[in-house]
Amino acid sequence: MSTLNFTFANIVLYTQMTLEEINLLKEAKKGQDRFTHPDFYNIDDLLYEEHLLVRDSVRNYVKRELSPIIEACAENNYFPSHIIKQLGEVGCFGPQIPAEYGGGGLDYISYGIAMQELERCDSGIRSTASVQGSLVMYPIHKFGSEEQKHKFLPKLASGDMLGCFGLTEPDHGSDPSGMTTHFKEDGDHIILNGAKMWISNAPQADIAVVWAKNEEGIIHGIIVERGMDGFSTPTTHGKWSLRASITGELVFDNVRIPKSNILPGVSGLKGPLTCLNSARYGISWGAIGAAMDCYESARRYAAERKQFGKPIGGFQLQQKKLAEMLTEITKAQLICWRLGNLMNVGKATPAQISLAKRNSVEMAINVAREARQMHGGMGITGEYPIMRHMMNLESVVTYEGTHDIHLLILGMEITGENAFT
Ligand code: TGC
Ligand code: FAD
Repeated sequence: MSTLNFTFANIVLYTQMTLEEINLLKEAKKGQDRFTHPDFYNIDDLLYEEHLLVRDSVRNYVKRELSPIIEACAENNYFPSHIIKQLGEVGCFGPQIPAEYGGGGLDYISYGIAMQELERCDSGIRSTASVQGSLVMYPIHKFGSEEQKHKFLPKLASGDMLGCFGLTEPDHGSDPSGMTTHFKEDGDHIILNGAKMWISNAPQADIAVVWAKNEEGIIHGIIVERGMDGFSTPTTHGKWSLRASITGELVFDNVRIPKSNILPGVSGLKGPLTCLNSARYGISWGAIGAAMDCYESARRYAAERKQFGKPIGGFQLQQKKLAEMLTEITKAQLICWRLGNLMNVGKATPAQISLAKRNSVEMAINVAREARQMHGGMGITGEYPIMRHMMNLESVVTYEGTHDIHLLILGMEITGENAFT
């Protein structure tokens, strides 16, 4: 690590990150991101030109704007909100949403690749984008009125607006059907009460897509807008994971909301779970990005680091680690490519998505752990991305359905028996 890097790390460690400091970091670390992706089975040959264009443009953006600052953001628990507009400009918000509403009009492979490139940088950055695209834009597009679509989607796509998705509650995580957040009718308005917890983007979100029960106990999606009386979004502190992403609560204290903010196209738990299919699919690609970054870092380190008079990559034990990482990454790449094609023709089942999310995230955690060991002591420092990815992936394995919940979804698909309850 150069002295210059230490200097900049110290600046951001004890002070707020200002735009000026961010620009200094970008200048100091310009061109240092040397990432190239592993493609052992020539999967690039299966991709169309538009997929490669998406990949290159997101990758170039990441290298230029994000890689130089991400370690400092995570270290400082700082959400770089200036990137919201940039992510919109580069097309990371809702690439799969039709262009007439401001989305990219692209297919699900393009969406997956964009998430992969973002998570290659950091799971928290991918979180911001996948919540916006799959959990806010997707439900408004799929279940919203024309008025809602025209009012919100273009601004969400461009990054002029940030959204969040409120399903989880303090007492209902894996079992969202038990939610207690509720609303009652009041003329042409509803009155919303309750609270959501662990909500990505919440403290800075302009709108929240919130799932709540009506007086008959039926779940509906409601667009809650910042500034509505009784609506607050306190920040969640003390995270050792996803530190470059912002998480919070949604608190509703008699919030009066026009009925026109209810999503008219769906009722019941299948509403939020349908959105989760899209987001979980994106994560299955995203986690591969984190694994690729760890693998590439370990591969380079093994070539550069010498012990006992030769590069550590020349020892069989280190080769075994690299060979197994590459094998698992390649298997996950093929699963996601196939799943993307099923998504494109509307044939992907929730259980297939569970398999991919579960497999990719576990694979990425294992790759990160092995890569960490290969870096020796250096692996615990912010000089390499490994420890940050490892800590991030501990959230990714939990949110959007825990590892065990996805196993139970698969178990039910295989046996026909419900082991949840
Ligand atoms: P169950 O009785 O099985 O189903 C209720 C209704 O939903 C339908 N359904 C689905 N529909 C679409 N897609 C799916 N994946 C679906 N799964 C179920 C089902 O057919 C039924 O429809 P209907 O018409 O008969 O009413 O529901 P259950 O209460 O037994 O729960 C099933 C279970 C446990 C699998 C589900 O609740 C679940 O997936 N739990 C995990 C919760 C979860 O994933 N939460 C995520 C919160 S959001 C988040 O974490 C964002 S992090 C974002 C980031 O930062 O990147
Ligand atoms: P619990 O449901 O209490 O689970 C605890 C443990 O019990 C887990 O290991 C689980 O697998 C296990 N378990 C539960 N039920 C069973 C069962 N039937 N059989 C066997 N084991 C079981 N939610 C949102 O709505 N929006 C967001 O934007 C969002 N962002 C998040 C961001 C972060 C950083 C994190 C950490 C979470 C986020 N979540 C979000 C919440 C996330 O979806 C939940 O944490 C997750 O669904 C698990 O719920 P829980 O934490 O309440 O755990």
